[in-house]
Amino acid sequence: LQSPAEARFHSASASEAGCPRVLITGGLGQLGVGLASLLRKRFGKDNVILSDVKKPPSHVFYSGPFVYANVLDAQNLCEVVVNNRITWMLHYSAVLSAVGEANVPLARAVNITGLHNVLDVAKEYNLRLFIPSTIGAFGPTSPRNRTPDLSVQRPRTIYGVSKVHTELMGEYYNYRYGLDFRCLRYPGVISANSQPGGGTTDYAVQIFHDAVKSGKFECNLRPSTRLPMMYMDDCLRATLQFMEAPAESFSMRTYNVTAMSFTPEELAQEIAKHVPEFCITYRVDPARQAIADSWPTSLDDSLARRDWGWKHNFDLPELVTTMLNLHGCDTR
Ligand code: AKB
Repeated sequence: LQSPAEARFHSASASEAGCPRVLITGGLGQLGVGLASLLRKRFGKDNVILSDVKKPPSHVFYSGPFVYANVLDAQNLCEVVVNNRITWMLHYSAVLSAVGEANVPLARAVNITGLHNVLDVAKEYNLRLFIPSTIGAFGPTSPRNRTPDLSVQRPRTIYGVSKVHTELMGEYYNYRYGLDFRCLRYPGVISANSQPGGGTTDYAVQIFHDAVKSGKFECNLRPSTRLPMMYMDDCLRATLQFMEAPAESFSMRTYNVTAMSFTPEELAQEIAKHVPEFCITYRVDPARQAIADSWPTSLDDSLARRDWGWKHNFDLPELVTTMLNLHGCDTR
């Protein structure tokens, strides 16, 4: 067992030996805890600090360092970065698409003012900065099928507008100040142990909980709504791989990444192969449907595959088997 002084010494050596000291903001959302666990396996438990403005459940608190960090408070952010000798920041605080439309001032504050604070702190302390973008950064005038990295981006949600702003500001700080800004446009991410909060693609997570619990699911999108998706493990692996890739391999700073595209109907059919009594019904939420209808049906991520070797592991059948197994449902 290490004493606190030894632990501090070892993490100092790790950082001096080239191991990053990582801060994850918005760490209690859908991806933060899983990301911290992956990065801790790679860089050591004490080198990865999870943060949020919420109080963590005890299993999260005791699984590694956790601090309070509010991205709307620039001074608090500086203190966290300096006191913990942070070298990489992964900025996950964000208000997602559906909730953002219900509370535009909150989304504007967290997604835009928070972003400005994060960019300034990252510039000041010379951090490597990762911020996820999204398929929501595209809009109804973007090409919808195999949407390329560079195309028209005129989103119709505050979430999308703030993410286009993120991409442009990050790229500008990279060009103007040499900030090591890295950004991936995530599709809908499907996770077993954590819930998304307020997105349009959330149905693709909830459907598994309900299939296992009750054998039925009421979907808030139309059966034919095709959206790009990715299993959580692929998403986190893509993020770590991209963060570790040499900047010289990049032809740009914001890349599409994806794994598959499916509709609610196709997902339900795949689930029914394992849960034969499974039944899906539809009660469309017009606000979410309008958002989904303005987003790509599939992404072209060939440049991520070419430049830094991105490759997904999970297609629809593997996703469904894995999710049902993790929910304790025997799959045939
Ligand atoms: C959302 O649905 O808002 C998010 C996303 C695709 O960025 N999951």
